[in-house]
Amino acid sequence: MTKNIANTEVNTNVILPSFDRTALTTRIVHLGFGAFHRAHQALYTSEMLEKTGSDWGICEINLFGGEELITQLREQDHLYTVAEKGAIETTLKIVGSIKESLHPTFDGAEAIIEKMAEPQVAIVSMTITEKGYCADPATGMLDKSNALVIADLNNPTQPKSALGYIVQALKLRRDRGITPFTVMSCDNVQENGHVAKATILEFATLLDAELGAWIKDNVTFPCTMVDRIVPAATPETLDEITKLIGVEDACAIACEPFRQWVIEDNFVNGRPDWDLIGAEFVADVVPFEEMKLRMLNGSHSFLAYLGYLGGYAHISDTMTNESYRKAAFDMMMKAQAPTLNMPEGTDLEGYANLLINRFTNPSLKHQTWQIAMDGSQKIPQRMGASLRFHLDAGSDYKWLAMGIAGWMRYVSATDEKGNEIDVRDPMVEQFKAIYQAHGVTVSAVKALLNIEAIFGTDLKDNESFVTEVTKAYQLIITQGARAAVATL
Ligand code: NAI
Ligand code: CS2
Repeated sequence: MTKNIANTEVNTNVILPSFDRTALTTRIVHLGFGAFHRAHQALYTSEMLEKTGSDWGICEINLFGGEELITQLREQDHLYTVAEKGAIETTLKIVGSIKESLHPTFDGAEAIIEKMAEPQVAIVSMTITEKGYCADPATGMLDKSNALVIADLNNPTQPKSALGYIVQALKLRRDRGITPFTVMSCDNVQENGHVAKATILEFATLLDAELGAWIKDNVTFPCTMVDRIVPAATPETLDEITKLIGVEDACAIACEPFRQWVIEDNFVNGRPDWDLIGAEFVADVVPFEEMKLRMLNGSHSFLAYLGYLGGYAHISDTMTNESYRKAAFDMMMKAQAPTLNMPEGTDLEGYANLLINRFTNPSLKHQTWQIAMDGSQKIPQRMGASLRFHLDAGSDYKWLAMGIAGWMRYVSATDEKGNEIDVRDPMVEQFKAIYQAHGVTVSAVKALLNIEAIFGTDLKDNESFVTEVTKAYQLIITQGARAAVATL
């Protein structure tokens, strides 16, 4: 057995779990053992266990890729390190909340469905990225033309999508007379619980109307607002963590010190006391989700596209340019904050200042390229609703127009020096076809605006918006992203 954190002593600067891990049972099945979950829900759960000594263990599942990570996790007795990196100090914590793990490649779909159907499982949670919901990004409803949806409707006992797994497991629970589980989305999707509910119900109903009705009456889908900046792990971060803890840890992950979790208190089969370690259970999460998605994620996407084009590899690099910094703050305060409807006493300016500080953290190498991924799924919820708000109100939205124009220029797949951009997006083929027909010219703007899944049916005909976004695009292609941002 290789030396790892399960069988070798780590340095004394590391905070270790001291609760009895053998008492854990799988009560949460999590879909999406990616970077974020490791540094957020799994850590919250570990710290909750430290306080309560309860039995809420997690079974980790990756439905797409991540085989190596699951193999490694098993070799490490499901233990790994989270490095919380501030501008100056790093705190190292070992997460102990994971009981077991499964992967369809090694274990098969049936084992996963059976695990989710076990009577003690009370929650199925998800960090499966925006595209994992198989929803139309503009409407949040099931995209029936999605290849995974089509495959799973044809072969429901061997599902591929998260929706297919959840529906099949709920069917078994219903047939066996077992209480259902709560479905808890932890993705950056506006009204994530409502989108999960809409897509799952529609999928289930297409399969079997009675099952759809049973899920509707018996399952809950709380919305959650999740926040912590967790860049993908790199060989450099892993090396750095190895040096700090004194042992190799292939599942280690670095993140910022800040974290936040606001959860709608609507669980059908019990829940852990995550509030004991700082999570907030509230009746309505939607205002918090909107605040975070528009102010944090909206400006993140703005910085990702215009930052990448301007030659900045990381978000913290964009913050060294005064015009990007100012544009990000104005995007938050002038374009996004006015669209929000927050509980009394919410300090949005304080929030914006905190976000700028978080983006500036030089220890966090958060790549603009990473955030730029899957823009077709992100743009509608990060910028679409705010844009429509300003179009209705007749107020200024130039930051949103510039952000969208930056995205349009980015998906041309060629940067300002003529180098290829590795554009990752479920709609990449559509972007390719548009740019093959139009080249990097303003005529590409109209063609991109015609994509209804991103812009709906209204925006392409809105004269003010078309003019504003075309103007921003023209500026970017003639003067470059840095100069374009400076005009804001
Ligand atoms: P990651 O790339 O490390 O992991 C992605 C995970 O999604 C993997 O476990 C993969 O198996 C799964 N996945 C991918 N496509 C899927 C599909 N079609 N169906 C089911 N599962 C699928 O990404 P990371 O950083 O873990 O982020 C995942 C999501 O978490 C984000 O998309 C976002 O919604 C949310 N999030 C991420 C934050 C971050 O800073 N990384 C912070 C807040 C939320
Ligand atoms: C980012 C988010 O990758 C992205 O699109 O905007 O993952 C962001 O880091 C988180 O939402 C922060 O909580």
